[in-house]
Amino acid sequence: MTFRIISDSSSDVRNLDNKLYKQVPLTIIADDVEYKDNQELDIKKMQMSLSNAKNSGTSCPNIDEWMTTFEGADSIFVVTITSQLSGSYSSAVQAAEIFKEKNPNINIKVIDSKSTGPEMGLIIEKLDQMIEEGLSFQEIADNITEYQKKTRLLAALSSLDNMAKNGRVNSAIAKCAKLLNIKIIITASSEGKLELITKVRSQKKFLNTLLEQMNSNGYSGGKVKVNHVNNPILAESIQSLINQNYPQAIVEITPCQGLCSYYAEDGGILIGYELK
Ligand code: X90
Repeated sequence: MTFRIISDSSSDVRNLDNKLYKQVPLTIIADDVEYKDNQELDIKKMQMSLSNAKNSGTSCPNIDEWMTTFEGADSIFVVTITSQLSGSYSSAVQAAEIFKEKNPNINIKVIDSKSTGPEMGLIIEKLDQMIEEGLSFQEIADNITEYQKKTRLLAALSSLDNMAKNGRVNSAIAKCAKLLNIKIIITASSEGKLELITKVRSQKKFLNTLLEQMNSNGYSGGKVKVNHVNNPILAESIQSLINQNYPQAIVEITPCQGLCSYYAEDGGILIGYELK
């Protein structure tokens, strides 16, 4: 069996240690310039051009872009950003149907992460681990559905302008974040929609609120991925707070790629974590 794991670029997973993984870029558009969210993207340059742009937006991979990554594998897992906020899942599903019609013997499963960024990263790493362990396609497909019930996303953002501008969040929620120094804490609901948890002002209270939120959802020392937009210092504070409380917890820090950098905006933090 030739396994492959594929995701769109909202996963922030640039590569895995092995060659099983491929990524399909989303696109960020600043006025009439298109930035493909691939490994070559210069995120700083994109952010500069976005800050001067009158209009900006994003688009998801099309069917052909997904299809080109399927070639050469017979057991394929595709992981996409939440279908509630993007057409990525739908175009991957259509690509999979066409590919399967032409290649009836392949196994392909398209997974709606109902989330993005670090929670997708956890799903991808779990798939990778199960492939390494030698599980069958069907076992992996069943187990990953169970695993998804035990992962969560938290995000702490200072601005939701780009989400509001693109109709991805209602304007009442976006306005909360406008006030100076306020961070809003949001999560992905079980259906994969953006859900406001709370707003916080002080940095100290903010960190504790994040940990309290994780604990109240049932966090007890599982793997954590902290993805940030130009904010390694905050990411490290979150890492040490988690490790003070759960010394054995593996907490990995990763800079966001283009798509999450655009929507989470400068300074934004996304936390994906495993429940036990
Ligand atoms: O298809 C497209 O053009 C992509 C649209 C993506 C829109 C949402 C991106 C969210 C990025 C922001 C904070 C996390 C919110 C999570 C809610 C599920 C990250």
